[in-house]
Amino acid sequence: MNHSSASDREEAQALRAQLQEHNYRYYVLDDPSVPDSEYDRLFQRLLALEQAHPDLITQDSPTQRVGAAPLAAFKQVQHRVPMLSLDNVFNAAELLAFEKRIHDRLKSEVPVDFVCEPKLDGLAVSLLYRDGLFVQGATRGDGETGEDITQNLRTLSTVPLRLMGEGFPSELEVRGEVYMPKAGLAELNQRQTSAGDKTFANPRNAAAGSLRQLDPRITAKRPLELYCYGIGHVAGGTLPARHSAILAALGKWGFRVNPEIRSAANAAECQRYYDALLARRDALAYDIDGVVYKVDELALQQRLGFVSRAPRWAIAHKFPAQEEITRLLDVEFQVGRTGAVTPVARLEPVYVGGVTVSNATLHNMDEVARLDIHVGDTVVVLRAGDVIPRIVRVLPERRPPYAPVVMLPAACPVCGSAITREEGEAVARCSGGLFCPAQTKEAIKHFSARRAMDIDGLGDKIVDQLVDTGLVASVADLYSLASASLAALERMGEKSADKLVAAIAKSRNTTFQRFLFALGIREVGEATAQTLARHYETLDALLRADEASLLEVPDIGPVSARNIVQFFAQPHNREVLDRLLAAEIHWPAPVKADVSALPLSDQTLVLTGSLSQLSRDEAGDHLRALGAKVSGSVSKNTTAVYAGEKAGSKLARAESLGIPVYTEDELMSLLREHGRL
Ligand code: JCF
Repeated sequence: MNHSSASDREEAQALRAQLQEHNYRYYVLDDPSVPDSEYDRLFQRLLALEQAHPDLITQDSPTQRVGAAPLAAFKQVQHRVPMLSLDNVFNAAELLAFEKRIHDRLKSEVPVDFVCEPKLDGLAVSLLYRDGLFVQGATRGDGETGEDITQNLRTLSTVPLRLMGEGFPSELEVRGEVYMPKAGLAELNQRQTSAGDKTFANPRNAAAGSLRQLDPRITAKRPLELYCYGIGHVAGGTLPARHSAILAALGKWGFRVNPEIRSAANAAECQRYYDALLARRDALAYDIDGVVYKVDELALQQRLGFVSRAPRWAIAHKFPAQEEITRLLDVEFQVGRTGAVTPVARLEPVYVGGVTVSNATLHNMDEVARLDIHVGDTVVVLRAGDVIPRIVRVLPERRPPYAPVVMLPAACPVCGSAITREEGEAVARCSGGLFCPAQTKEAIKHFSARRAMDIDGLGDKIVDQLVDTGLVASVADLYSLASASLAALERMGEKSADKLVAAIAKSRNTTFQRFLFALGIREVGEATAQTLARHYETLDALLRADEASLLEVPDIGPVSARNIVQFFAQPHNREVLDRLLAAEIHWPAPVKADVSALPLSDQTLVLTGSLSQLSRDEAGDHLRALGAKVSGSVSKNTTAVYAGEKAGSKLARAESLGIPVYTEDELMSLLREHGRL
């Protein structure tokens, strides 16, 4: 080893300070001033200096986050100030009672204001700083004694190794919640599955499992983050007199404090905060199970004190649970438009995520096998946001004796045709094709849908009757329906029959794109239909296309290409097609426009949430007219998402993928800018 000079020492010192500043801007302020490459360069330079001169290594060096040797066991840590938990309230009345208890106990007319924050679903930790240096990190444990997880906490980029700024007490214990963001948990679980390891049921378990690792190198690979929410032991200095001011000071010293934190003057304002955050729950990057209210003034906190383990000056206001336990009553098999046979769980009704749920999809037989689900099992149902409820796991210890396993039926429950499942495919299918009334019904529902042929008034119940009575056997039959035969159906008067016939007639005037989408070719969604319509321009040209030529069309993959060719090769489909054209379904001739010259031709956009100034369909039509592809789901290929009110999972997904999200107003300006409004 080569001894370091004074200038080496100064350089190392300067590098550490720069890296700390960049780290702070990146993780705490969320506002990096340099690209990652610059950070990496500084980091590599410091690493090289320290390798050449190990005497330059300091405890707070950013190179020293990982590197401690695995432990044999965690040491115990006595909390000098107990780590409290929180009591809960579940509704507005209980919240008002909380506020009243505070006023009664304080016996004063002074106003009491609160600080509101999201309640993270993670693990509470304590971080001890001595003269600004991180010296000990611990779990909450039972509130009195926790475990020493210093080496693991050091690996989190959001845990400052040294405090910034000035004015901090010489001994400062900061408390906060370590959590795993939704995207990180999903990714981790995917990795766990690929490696054949067990997945984590929720972010809390994932955070706890990741922090309680004896080998910090494992913790270092887990996407954990920290938000600080309070303090514990303090000596050798003073802190502000209000909780809100303490949080602000923590932010200045380099801690991450949740930017959603707000002040509230009373319980009514707390309730408004709760309502607003609940509406945005799914759009947040992390799971929360409620909000926390704290009395802002520390002097009042002190006077209020605590009961057993929980402070009287704080409360958790819980959101409706998104996971509940119920019983699987039966599994039924539904047949879709393409014959896909989907197992559906019939559940004992349970209130979860704000609604009563009695059905949940089981997706396919692989999912049934993965869950190892039996009829009669006690199951955990998840309903997050507006997504379809699903079963996340079963509780095998509660399985009743002789609970039957779930088996794929050999024959279609609707038409009796054989059910087949191709090698390597997760999906089982009814082989009955359009002989199967279930497939016929679904095909007609798809054909008449708003985004397809847009036949107003042709609801599901009517389609079921049309097929069951034999009036309609294929979509082509719709165009020869007489008002008189419709009027004979249940709950269908003469007037509505006339209206429906008119709506069917009106649908004949359509677009090539809508017509292609309406046919219900497997894997041909709206975006693909649009691509095909633009590329081939006429139905004749598309009918002449073979797989090779389809594969040359941008965005058409081998699976869609094969499905398209197979669809048009079937005599039955050709017959329906001919009859539809004979019924005078028509669309405007292609305008000879160079699509690539359209202003949005290179964009794939997603619309979500509810718009106030026009419908999502109208907005989609405008965007398509400008050359954009409008897709129903967010993927890494999405250029941007336009989100209206109450946007849910698509918004969250866009945020987790780092895809730009714009407002309705920005959408309106875009359309105005291009002369669509
Ligand atoms: O986010 C949390 N889970 C959370 C837990 C936030 C807080 O402000 C807390 C907490 C537990 C105890 N405050 C206390 C006093």
